[in-house]
Amino acid sequence: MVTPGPAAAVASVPGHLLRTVRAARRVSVLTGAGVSAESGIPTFRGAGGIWGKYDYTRLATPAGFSEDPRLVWEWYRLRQREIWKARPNPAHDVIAAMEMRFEDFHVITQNIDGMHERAGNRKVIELHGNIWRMRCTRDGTMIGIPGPVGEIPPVCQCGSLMRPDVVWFGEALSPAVLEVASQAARESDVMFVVGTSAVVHPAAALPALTKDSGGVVIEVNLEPTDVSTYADVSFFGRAGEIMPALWTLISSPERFMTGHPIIRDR
Ligand code: BV8
Repeated sequence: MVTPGPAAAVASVPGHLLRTVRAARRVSVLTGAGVSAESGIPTFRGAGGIWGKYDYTRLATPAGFSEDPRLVWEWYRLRQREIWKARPNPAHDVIAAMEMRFEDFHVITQNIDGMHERAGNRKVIELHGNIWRMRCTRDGTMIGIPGPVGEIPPVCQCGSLMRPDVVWFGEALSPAVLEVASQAARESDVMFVVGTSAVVHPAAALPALTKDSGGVVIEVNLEPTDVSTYADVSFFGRAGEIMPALWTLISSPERFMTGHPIIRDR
């Protein structure tokens, strides 16, 4: 089902789906770059998905790093500066509120920006690592980065190059992290899929695990994706608007944002 705009879209969600979400015990939210877009952090693809001269398909790879570690660190430091300036947006805030509301809740994020933790989430599964950590390319020593790196490329005490602690294209995700995420997806009564083009695997396959296990999949995106072909409902609009409207409906059932009682299932 495809509907436009926040209030109209959310008001038209089928009653049975609403009851399922309200009664849900185990809920997960799979997020992509689109959830951070409204914090001013550019996405990878789609409208506004620009990083200027930095070609992420080349730079977010082991080959790109070994070829030019300085350029790769220049790009990550630019992203650290963008993220440093950014603040969580209403979509992040709703996802943080969800963690308090649902008994068994996980955010499964493809993002490396740490914005879900800044918004207050604690049960965050970071599929692709975190831009605020770096590790030694020789012995894996991990260091937390309190802010945008200074000198680039940073060097470990052992003298070897440090690299961002993120998963590049062509690198395997941590099997343990992927198993926890897959388990959460399989066990979810409801999975919200927010702001992802669902192009990058294996993350893109997670919503289908929820669906195949009998769970409900609810998508929020600016435009249709592969998930739209099997989601129980897709809301097309900005996550920063749709998520608060959805949350108002889910968390305060008697009144909807327009003040009218919600439309009961016929
Ligand atoms: C692996 C960290 C194997 C780095 C990232 C199966 C099929 C096809 C390809 C593959 C496959 N299996 C593996 C592959 C290859 C590859 C892949 O998926 N390629 C794709 C591009 C075809 N996958 C991998 O390489 C993965 N590794 O599988 O390894 C292996 C096994 C053993 C041994 C060795 C190897 C690793 C993938 C991880 C890559 N790293 N990030 C960094 O960030 O610098 S992925 C990167 O893309 C980001 O994490 C980003 O989050 C992620 C996914 O993109 P999205 O989040 O969806 O962002 P995008 O810009 O694409 O879309 C934004 C969406 O938001 C859009 O839909 C837009 O409409 C929407 N939007 C925008 N604004 C808003 C909005 N929605 C709502 N409101 C808004 N305001």
